[in-house]
Amino acid sequence: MGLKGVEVSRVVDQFFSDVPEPIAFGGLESSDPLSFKVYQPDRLVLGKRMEDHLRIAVCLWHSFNWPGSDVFGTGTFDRPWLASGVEPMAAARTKLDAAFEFIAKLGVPYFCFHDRDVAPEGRTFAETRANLESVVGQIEAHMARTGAKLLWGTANLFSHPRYAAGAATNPDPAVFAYAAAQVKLMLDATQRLGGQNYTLWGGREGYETLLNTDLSREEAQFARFLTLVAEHKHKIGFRGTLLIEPKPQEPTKHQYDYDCAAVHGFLVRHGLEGEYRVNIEANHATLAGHSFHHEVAYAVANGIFGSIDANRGDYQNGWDTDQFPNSVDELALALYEIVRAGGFTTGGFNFDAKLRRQSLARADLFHGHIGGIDTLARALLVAAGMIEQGAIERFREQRYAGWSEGLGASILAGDVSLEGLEALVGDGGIEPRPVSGRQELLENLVNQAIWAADRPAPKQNSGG
Ligand code: XUL
Ligand code: CO
Repeated sequence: MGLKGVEVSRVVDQFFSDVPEPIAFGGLESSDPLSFKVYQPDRLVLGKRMEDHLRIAVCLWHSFNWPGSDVFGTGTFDRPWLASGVEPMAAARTKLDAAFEFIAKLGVPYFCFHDRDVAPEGRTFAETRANLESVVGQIEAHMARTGAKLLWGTANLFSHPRYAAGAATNPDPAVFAYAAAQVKLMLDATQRLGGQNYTLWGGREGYETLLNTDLSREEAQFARFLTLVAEHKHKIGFRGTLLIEPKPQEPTKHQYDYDCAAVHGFLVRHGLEGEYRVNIEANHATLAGHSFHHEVAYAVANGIFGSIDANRGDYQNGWDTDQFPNSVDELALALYEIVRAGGFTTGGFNFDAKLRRQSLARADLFHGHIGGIDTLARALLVAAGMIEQGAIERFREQRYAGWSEGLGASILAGDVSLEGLEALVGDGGIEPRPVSGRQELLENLVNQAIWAADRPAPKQNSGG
């Protein structure tokens, strides 16, 4: 039998009572697992506070709205508000109490949520809208009390059976309309909460089989949908960034937002490149056969870099395991691309990461986040070291120096034809010689920066 609402509220007065204090910086020597080893919000890195570089967010879905189930078994986690029989709006309240207790104790600035993470679907659309509005009022109060801010909001257009064949790309226009109505409500809610971004992840925007799918129609529908969302953003004066989150597959066999390049091509084809940026998830990049830092570099190079969903996959399998990130080596390369491009504007690192099913203790949610945050902080120090040292940047610049003057500049300016180039080469004036790409040397420089980041923080900046 499920708990009644009243009993649940009592349980969650201090849901994380085994973590009595906010998580503090303990440093590398600390033996307290509930302390940060590297992350110091106020520590200056390249003249900017660590907290402002990383802009960390907790996600409300994996951490508070998922019971620890998998395809072979039911939930294992201790999440009383997800128990059967709990009155849905009481469950929503107690879930938010626990989530904001967690965010405040972790001491990070942001959170992210889907409409369905916080507000139950009602029997009618009107009831669903009323549920969302009431819960948004509670979120507002939690934000005012704790100082937590909304990094981004999003609508869940993938869980309900109505979206089985897609939301915007559904063969039925009624489903398109329903999805549009849901996004309209959630974009309004995101604006009301001062959200910095609004994200669209097209989990069901794709196909299971081409035998029943009209690719060109679905692309046109998707473009119309994203245009409507951008128009509404301007209509209500939402100042945040619209983000598309690429993923190649899962749940559908093929998703249209396969990777950053596919999203960019789509935006350009439909005149939407000024309206949307990307929210890059590390495990989605690896699912698409890319490194995470490739996706970051691609987005930066094409002016669509927005935000990050931090997590990692497992090299031994090919799905979205969404584990907490723990590799400084890998993250340092992504941080290097982000920081050298000037860092986040409205984006940040959202922990779209979930505990393993056996991580049953309430404190495990802290351990996952603390480890992930420390890994990001350490990767930031490594990236800053690489930038300060400058050798990698200088090598890259020097490798392309020929394109800034003489022959290279005139080719790029369109001053010389194919015939002209043949004449230049034929006259014997051009004799290219292969030069070393120096990959091993550059990799050694990265490792040097990783090892050098062991140095303790300078005394004057060690607050936080
Ligand atoms: C799914 C995923 C989503 C989006 C938001 O793989 O990453 O949680 O981040 O809908
Ligand atoms: Co994600």
